[in-house]
Amino acid sequence: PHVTRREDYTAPDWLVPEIALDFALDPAATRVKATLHVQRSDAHDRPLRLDGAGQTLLSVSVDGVAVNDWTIEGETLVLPLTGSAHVVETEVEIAPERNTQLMGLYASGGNLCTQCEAEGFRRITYFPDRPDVLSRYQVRMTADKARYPVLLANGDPIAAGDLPDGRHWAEWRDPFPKPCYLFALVAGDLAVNRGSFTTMSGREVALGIWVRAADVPRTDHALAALKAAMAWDEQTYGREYDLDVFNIVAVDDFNFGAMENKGLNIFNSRYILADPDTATDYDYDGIAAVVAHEYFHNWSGNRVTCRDWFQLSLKEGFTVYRDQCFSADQGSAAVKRIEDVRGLRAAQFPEDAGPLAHPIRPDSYQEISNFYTATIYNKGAEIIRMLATMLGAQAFRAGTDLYFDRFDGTAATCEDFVASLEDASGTDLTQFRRWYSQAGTPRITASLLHHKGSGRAELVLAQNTPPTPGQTVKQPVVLPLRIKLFGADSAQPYAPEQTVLLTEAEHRIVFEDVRERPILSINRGFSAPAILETDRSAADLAFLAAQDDDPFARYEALQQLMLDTLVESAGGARVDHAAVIAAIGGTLANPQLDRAFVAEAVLLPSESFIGDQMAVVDPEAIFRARETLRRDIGRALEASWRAAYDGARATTTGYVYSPEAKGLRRLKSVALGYIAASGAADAGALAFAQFEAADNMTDRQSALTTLVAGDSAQRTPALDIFYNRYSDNALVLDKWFSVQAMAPRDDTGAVVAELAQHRDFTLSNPNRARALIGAFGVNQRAFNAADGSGYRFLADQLIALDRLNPQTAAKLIPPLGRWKRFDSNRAALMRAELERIVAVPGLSKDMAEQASRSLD
Ligand code: BAL
Ligand code: ZN
Repeated sequence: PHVTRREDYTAPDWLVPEIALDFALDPAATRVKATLHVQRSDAHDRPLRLDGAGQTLLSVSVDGVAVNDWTIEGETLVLPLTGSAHVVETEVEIAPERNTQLMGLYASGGNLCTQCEAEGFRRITYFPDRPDVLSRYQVRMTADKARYPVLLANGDPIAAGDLPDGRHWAEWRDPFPKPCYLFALVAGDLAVNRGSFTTMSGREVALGIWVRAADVPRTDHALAALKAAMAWDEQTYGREYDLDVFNIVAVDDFNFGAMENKGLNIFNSRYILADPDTATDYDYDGIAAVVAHEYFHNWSGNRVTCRDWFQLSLKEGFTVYRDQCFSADQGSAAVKRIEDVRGLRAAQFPEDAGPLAHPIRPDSYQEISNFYTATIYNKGAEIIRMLATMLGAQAFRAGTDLYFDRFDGTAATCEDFVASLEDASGTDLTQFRRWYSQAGTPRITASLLHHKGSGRAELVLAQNTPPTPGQTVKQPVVLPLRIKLFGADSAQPYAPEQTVLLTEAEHRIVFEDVRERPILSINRGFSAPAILETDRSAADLAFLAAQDDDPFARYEALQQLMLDTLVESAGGARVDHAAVIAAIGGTLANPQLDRAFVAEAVLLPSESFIGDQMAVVDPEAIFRARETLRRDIGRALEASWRAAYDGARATTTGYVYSPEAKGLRRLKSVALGYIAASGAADAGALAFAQFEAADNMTDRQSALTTLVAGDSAQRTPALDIFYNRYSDNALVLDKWFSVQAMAPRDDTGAVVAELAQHRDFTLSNPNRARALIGAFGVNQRAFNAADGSGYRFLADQLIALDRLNPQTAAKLIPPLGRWKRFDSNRAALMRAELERIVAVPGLSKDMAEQASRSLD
């Protein structure tokens, strides 16, 4: 297989400062004429090489004259050129309706749209498909007016008109040079929710969210989020929007969550459409975050783009960090941080510990689509967050200002970003750069020794990063650890919080005049993306869970207490649940705490996270340990759960989307779950009453989740009612599939296999595929059934999906790659499925790379 290596980068031989595209749009046969103004980049005699994929080439001309001295190498069009600048024209034909990969120009819900990142533009026309070739685009589209009344492209509309044959045309021009991965067009029967935003310099920007007419009422939240994001980027980063128009289009079939095409974002409809009846609070939050994320890319990604795809985290890590901070500012920052860390631990830590581990700036790839990972995105964001912590807000902002100034209009590297921060702040980031090249999650051990007599306390810190594939030797990295000590008796802090930079393999810090026994609060706010091992006792963790003034540290202490209990009990020990129950009871009873925080804090760690702590994952034992603890917490605190439930219910009449109302709904759903876990006889009735009375999807879905987990008489009726009520709403039906695929039940594997045959199940829609197959893959117990049926099911589905949509298929492989973490029987069964996948004739490059790496 062809491997692309970062060290092989060379600047482009030919530049394309201008391009004009002319699309004769038709779902079966679209003609694309491309006019490229090409310039030789320096004194070389190499031909022009244009990437292509899957199109039919109709003609080539140079400077207005048809030529035939071109060749096709693989799928690359190679054209000998003699001068330093030429005009190259090509015409190709493509078939959007047969494009199931959803890369390039494709059909979705009767409309036509594009997705070009990373290498989809080559499926539209011949072009140097690499992010460091920046061009000004002019786009003309012609299409049937009745079928495609709306024609959109990047930039600003410049002209439009009707043709006599029922067709019409439109021209758009984008004045900002951009790489081809940011190209977009949409042709469709769409209605618009319009808004406007006045920028900080007083320019009026016309905003539009384009969806099918019936969905327009579901776009207000996205529009409000867009305006909030535009204002936030001005206030927080001094970044102003630069075009007169900003359009967003929602489509149902989409590989990513959304795409930041210049001036014309294209979204997966799940990140646009929301109303209280169909979207949960979680969906609302996700919409605001993704709308903001794509908008923020206008600067971190579009104005300053990536030199090559190895630099992907330059735009993605930074932009995720930016959207995380935006969301934190919109609601509860503490809860947002908890959610982000939970996501990191669920997806990125396992990736970093498994066969697909890679640094945030990888060294090589076969298929770049495989590198849109939790590591590039979420660990990438943590790296930027550490820089912000170390530099402080002011110096960090000076650094980002310098970065945007220096590299505006160019294709930059991760190194350019770090150097800008270094130059603006005067901080030496030499060692910090290791984060860009080293894979794996560092493990930190921390132990605190105290000599009461001398009043000295010593904190001993050590770090170690375990080997990852292809990287056996690891260097110490820079770990900014926010630390505070509390007196065990007075509960008073010994001194203000400090940030310790752990840079060596070992580090000791001495504290003088510590009279009381100190309790260590460390990695507050999750200031470093590491795994922490401390020698803190259950009593000390309970103390921090009750007393710490950093909400994340407080959450973390309670989680650690639960985790220690669960790991011990999954390992076969008889464990007393009293300490966990008391800590949860105390948290629940504390009126000072935000309800949203309480709801997060009292949730048990996930089965997979418990598994991540064990030498060999025992999915059955983990499940039993967790269910037993859940039952005991439910029983021991039943009165408190009922009080919390009733209290939250009483204060949430009429749906409002606000941080307070969200917190109450969240607590209500967590309480309902514990009431059901207690085995209370009325749990089914209680959940069903909530299910029926709900005026919003958050309450309805949480009741359904509780019902589906149990065996009450209301279980099947609720599933049927839900299905019938929402059978015309694809996004809600996705929930119906997911809730069943994630159910903690003995029959989940069989149910999922049956659901794969359901008339509403299809592999051609990525959301639906992920809703069933993706959700099942993270159901640790069901997926890892000892007979291997879960593995076989996933492999069957992935083989089928790969024929349609390799990119989406390859993203679903990681659960099979965790074989080293399981017993030898399961490991052998998983490997056999991976080998079966690898042996499939005609397997995509995407799957071939991921499946074979997963076997190593
Ligand atoms: N650039 C791909 C989608 C996103 O990260 O915004
Ligand atoms: Zn992004």
